[in-house]
Amino acid sequence: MSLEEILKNKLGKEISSASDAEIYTALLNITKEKMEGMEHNTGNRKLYYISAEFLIGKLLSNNLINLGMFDEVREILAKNGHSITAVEEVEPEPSLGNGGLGRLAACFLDSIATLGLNGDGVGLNYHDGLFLQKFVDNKQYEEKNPWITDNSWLTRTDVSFEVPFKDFTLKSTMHDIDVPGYHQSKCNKLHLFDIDSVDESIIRDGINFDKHDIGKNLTLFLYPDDSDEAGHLLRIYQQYFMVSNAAQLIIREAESRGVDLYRLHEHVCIQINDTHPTMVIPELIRILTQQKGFNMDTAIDVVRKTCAYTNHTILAEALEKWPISYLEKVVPQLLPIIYELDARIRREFSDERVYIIDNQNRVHMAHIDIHFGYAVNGVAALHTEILKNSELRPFYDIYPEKFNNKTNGITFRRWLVHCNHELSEYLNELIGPEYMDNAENLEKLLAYKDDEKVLKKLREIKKDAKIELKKYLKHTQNIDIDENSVFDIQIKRLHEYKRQQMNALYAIYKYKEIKKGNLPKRPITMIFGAKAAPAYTIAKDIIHLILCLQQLVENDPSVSPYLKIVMVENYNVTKAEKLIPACDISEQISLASKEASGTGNMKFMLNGAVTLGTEDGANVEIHELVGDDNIYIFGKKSEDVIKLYETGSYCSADIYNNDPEVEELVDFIISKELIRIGDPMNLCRLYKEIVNKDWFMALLDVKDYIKTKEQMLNDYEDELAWSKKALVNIAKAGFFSSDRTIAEYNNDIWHL
Ligand code: GPK
Repeated sequence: MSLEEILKNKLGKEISSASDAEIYTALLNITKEKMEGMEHNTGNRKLYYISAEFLIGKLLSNNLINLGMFDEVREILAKNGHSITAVEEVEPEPSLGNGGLGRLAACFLDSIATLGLNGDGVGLNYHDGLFLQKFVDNKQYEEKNPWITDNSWLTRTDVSFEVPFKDFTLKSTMHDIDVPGYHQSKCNKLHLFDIDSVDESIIRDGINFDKHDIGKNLTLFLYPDDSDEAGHLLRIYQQYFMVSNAAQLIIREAESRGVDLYRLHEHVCIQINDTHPTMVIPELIRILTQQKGFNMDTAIDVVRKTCAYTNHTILAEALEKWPISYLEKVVPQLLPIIYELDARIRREFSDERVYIIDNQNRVHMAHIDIHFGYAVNGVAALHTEILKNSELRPFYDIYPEKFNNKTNGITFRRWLVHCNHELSEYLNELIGPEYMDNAENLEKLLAYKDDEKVLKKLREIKKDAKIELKKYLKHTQNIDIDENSVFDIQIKRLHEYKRQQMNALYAIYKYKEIKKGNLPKRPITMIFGAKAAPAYTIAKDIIHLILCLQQLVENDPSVSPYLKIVMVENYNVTKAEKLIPACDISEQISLASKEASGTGNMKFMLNGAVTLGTEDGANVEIHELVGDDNIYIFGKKSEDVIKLYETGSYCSADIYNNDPEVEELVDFIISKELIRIGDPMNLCRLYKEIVNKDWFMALLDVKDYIKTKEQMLNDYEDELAWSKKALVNIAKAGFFSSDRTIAEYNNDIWHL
């Protein structure tokens, strides 16, 4: 039967008379049935990638692409008066992650399946993804973000485990999502654990709920607000629930494969994605010693040879340290194991910086991973060097052989083929489709770097993507943007270290210049997209500032023809897919040393944007690949920044007081123009924060930043020269395919 007939049968009516929602459901079911019929990847060793977040985004188009059905479906729909884009809109986005870490896990699943490796993801089935962001009075409000409907990608399995907590036991249910590789006949799975008693009705006004009733709230939300003790305890409940299920699943699957548990490490490896799944180590040791007859030495030895850890940050506040008193309230059964692990470390090493339990009775989760795993990796070359030389130095001195780098990557199926179909088609035409199987083939594009026809075509494709974004923003937020302006985009979580506040200071600079009559050669569209953690006050103040600036510029007819500021509401994966193809200037302006890698930087590059960035994270590697002519680097280097922190010698007030240009920009935050629009409390708090603290040194780099951005805007006017930069960026992006990253994990760590 042809695909068209299958679709018609599923619908029970003509495709032309079906609604987009009916077509979505029919396609979902056809795709699911196809994947259910596919075999799982096999192999003597199996990987379990445990992660608290899998920011998978919408799945329909990606599954269709990987199954080789996308083009046909698109044609069938078009023939019957439907557009695939309209059908995609029906799908709710599963926002099961906060940002880069969760999206990385999703790209990795795609590449693991594409390389035909035997590996599954293990996580939690949050009923509500990361909150929906709403703007009211130029401020962020949070609402719940449910995504599970009657017809979803989840399949309930009959796998179930008992998970013991201090005061009760919960029975889990495992829900699976199929993970097809690109043009592969076999599939992998994402296993998401849940309990049946979760009760969505306990959520009231916004995203508040009773944090104490674990039976009702355990998997209700991704990362609940953790600013109070009840929030921390819920997080520990979630983490233990995730890893206890994972450990039981791993042992059950190994036993059913006939694996001798004393050789578990020969048949299984576990990747611990950040410290959130760390309790899998003591949990496995507990199960092996208490249920499988292992002695402690052997259990530790087997687990140590099975687990590997990825670090995603050097920000101290993000490295989890759980007070023993919390663990006692939730998972007392793990404490004897954790004490034993700590005692062993204390017997072996005198340096207290490597102890598991510190003198304030807190358990350092990363220390468990490093001592009791066999590999530790950072996520970009610079990040791994900083881990070895400063943040984790005492551990590197003990175990140099465990440390390795795995520079992050992105799946080209979603971040090129799906989100920028026109560009990927043109690449196919120019250099053939081989780059889809081996991304390094993108370099063939370099042969065209002086070909005017190609350079013009790339500019046209960019313009088309800008027009698409213009339509999308009109339709979703009723905002008008000019496709002939230069699109300057910063989209990522709101955090002071990512320095959206510095970009806002640029907006103030440009506003003032225009007011003085120094008009830009071409209008500039500054686009932001960012969610702030609900309890992160300063991050919310920065959103407030940007929204106030947006309103100020919009309502000033002497400025609005030249400058437009747009804060995209509810930035998520779906919106990223619309924004990235349309970008000219990719803002990657974190304080050097603070962004472990970044992956948005890679997505923009692949889609022909030019980076404006600091020497941080993977920007360093982008710089090396494209060369000085095809990237704009500014700001202090990581060594200098690390020294400033060590000596405590950075003082933003000194810069503010001694540099009138900087002072003028910062003062504008509390100017009468802005105070009239915004909330004085938020604006004054932010002003004081920048003048007196500025933890992430925006004032240190702001002038160099402005100067470099001005240079960039100037260079943009040489259309061919700019297009050539775009071409080199696309051509050199092959290194950042997550297929390359996963091949490296497999060669160096997993050995599947
Ligand atoms: C790092 F520690 C964390 C975290 O809790 N969440 C998160 O998204 C990000 N990250 C880094 O900030 C990025 O630099 C990095 O590219 C990404 O993880 C994936 O490694």
